Amino acid sequence: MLIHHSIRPMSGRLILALAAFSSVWGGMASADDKAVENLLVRPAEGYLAPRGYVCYRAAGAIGVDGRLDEGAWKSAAWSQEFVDIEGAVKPQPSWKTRVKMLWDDEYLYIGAELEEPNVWGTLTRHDAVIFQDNDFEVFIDPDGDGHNYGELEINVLNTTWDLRLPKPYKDGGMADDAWEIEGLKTATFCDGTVNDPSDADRAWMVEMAIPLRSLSKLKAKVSEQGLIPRDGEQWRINFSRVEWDVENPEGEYRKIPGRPEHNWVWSPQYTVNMHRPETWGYIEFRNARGSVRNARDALVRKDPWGPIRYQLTRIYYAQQAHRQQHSAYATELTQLELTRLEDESLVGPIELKSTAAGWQAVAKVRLGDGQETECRIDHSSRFTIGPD
Ligand SMILES: [Ca+2]
Ligand SMILES: [Ca+2]
Ligand SMILES: [Ca+2]
Ligand SMILES: [Ca+2]
Repeated sequence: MLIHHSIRPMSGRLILALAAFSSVWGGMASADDKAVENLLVRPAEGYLAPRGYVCYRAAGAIGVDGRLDEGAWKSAAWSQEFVDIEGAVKPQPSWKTRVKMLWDDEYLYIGAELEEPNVWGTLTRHDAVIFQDNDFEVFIDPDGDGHNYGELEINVLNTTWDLRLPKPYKDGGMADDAWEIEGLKTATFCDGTVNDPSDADRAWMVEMAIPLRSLSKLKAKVSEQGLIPRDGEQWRINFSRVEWDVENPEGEYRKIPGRPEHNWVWSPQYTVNMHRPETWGYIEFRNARGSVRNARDALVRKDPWGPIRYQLTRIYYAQQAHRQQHSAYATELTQLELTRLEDESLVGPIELKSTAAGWQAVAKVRLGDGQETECRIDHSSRFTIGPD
């Protein structure tokens, strides 16, 4: 069974969690599927720009109580509805999910609405594996290099799991559960009844205030003004909702045995794995205060690095496949047999260089402003812009 939670984890705790679910999780097939999946670039058909959201300054105070009824929230636009994690090849989710974002000098605010006729939750211990319940998840990579990113999961009981990944699991990253988002405020609200199957609920809501200073560890370079984003600054972010099929034979919810979870996300990952930060969406911070009029029409700036990063990412996955097949990375790009390894921004061919730790692929790029800049990806999927 191919489920992203069998792909992403490998902290000791997660292995225990998987063992506990072994009847559900399908044995060896998932390990094989995982190994193969880790060798494939996504999306397979070529670069597709991830989703984006323009995040305005909050026009007024936000009280974190799980209700998005403040004036500031009312003036913020809803995101597009979530889709299946694999994108349009899969059916639309059964229940709608959408988010809003706002910010001020102290916090990034996230509000979410999860339609749900059966609201339930069991976990109450902080840093437990929250996706064993239905949950809402935030993934955030402020500098967009695909390493050193944060994850925050929450269930309807307002139980949270915050963790930091120094690099993705597929690159040998180990989850740092001890990482705590200091000063984090979260609340949930149920429009219905929790753990009571006798009625049909409408939705549950999540409201979060994430202190910007708490994210400093996720940014290699902190600007002069600290972590306060510049006007127009973009971070990589994605949201995921894990949904289990449940039954209630004795008046209590329980997961239907043998059913994998659904994974519904904001920006599609094109594979059942959230731990591919290159396909996460964009949040673009704007200094203007939000108003419904501008928020509804706002478009994020196109990431000029998106298409070339995709080409470098193809090299990364082809290198993983080459190592799998030949027990070594390729030393020449031609060995990878990649066709159409090109982009209009490229100045000359992409270079593959061996390094002490592995390899890196370097692209010299000329963007709209006429300046030439290098960008690179390495064997651990880290993407950086500028000289090495
Ligand atoms: Ca509120
Ligand atoms: Ca990062
Ligand atoms: Ca933690
Ligand atoms: Ca209920």
